[in-house]
Amino acid sequence: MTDVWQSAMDHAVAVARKAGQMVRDAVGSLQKEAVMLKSSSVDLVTQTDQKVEELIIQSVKEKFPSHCFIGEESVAAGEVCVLTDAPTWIIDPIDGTTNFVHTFPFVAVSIGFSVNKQVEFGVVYSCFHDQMYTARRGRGAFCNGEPLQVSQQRDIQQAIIATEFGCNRDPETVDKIFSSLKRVVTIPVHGVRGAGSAAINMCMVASGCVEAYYEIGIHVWDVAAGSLVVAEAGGVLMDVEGGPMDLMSRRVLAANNRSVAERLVKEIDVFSVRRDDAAS
Ligand code: LIP
Repeated sequence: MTDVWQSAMDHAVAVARKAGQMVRDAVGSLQKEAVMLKSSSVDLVTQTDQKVEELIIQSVKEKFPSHCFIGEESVAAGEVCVLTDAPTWIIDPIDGTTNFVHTFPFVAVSIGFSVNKQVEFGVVYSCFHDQMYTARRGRGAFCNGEPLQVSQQRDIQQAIIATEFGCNRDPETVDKIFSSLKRVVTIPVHGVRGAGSAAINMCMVASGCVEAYYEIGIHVWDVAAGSLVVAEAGGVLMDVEGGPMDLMSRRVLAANNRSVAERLVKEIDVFSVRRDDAAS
């Protein structure tokens, strides 16, 4: 891999830190913050999401004018969501917007960078914990500079599994989510958790305190950066039905190893979602 991407990664870390400060500062004026809705009444967005994305995109454009972007709020505003071979910044300005609105302190700025549709680096900044997760393809994963390693556990009955309810409240979808949850809980596993941020859930897998995380309904900006953090910490990424993970499919299974991942695949009750690139 050419080292040209190192300066892009350095920039991502710097701008994620700046963005995280902006998120922390915004907590003081949350009462004044207008909370708007996107795909459903529980899919929230705030002006801070939009401002933070603008900050990141503007600063990247100044330094890397030829690069492309997929940003959560830009897509919500009508930009196309298409992953090409071009160098592309995949941005979630606030992963865990509901947490942010409620000051539940699991909120991350997530920046992935892909070339030829492959993630070259990932940066996840957990703003309220001041934890900077970084990974560069082939060069390991780190939290505040310390190397990360997934859990060595192979027995799913000794595992903690992370998942989320997502923001689709259609009764059939909710039934499927609960059906999977019941099957996973009754394996039985040690516990089920959810941070409310896909990126942080993935960093928990990379850190070794959670064995696996799965979700259907996430978007490419939720998982692009975190997927590389997991892979570089020694973990595996899969589709929820097995097979390779597809970044645009809105399905993710990240685990510490194949045996945990493959066991989990058997318990996930799959439902259909519209791909991120469906309209393009
Ligand atoms: C959220 C995810 C969360 C998931 C939600 C949503 P947002 O991202 O990180 O884990 O359950 O569906 O996608 O909207 O806060 O950036």
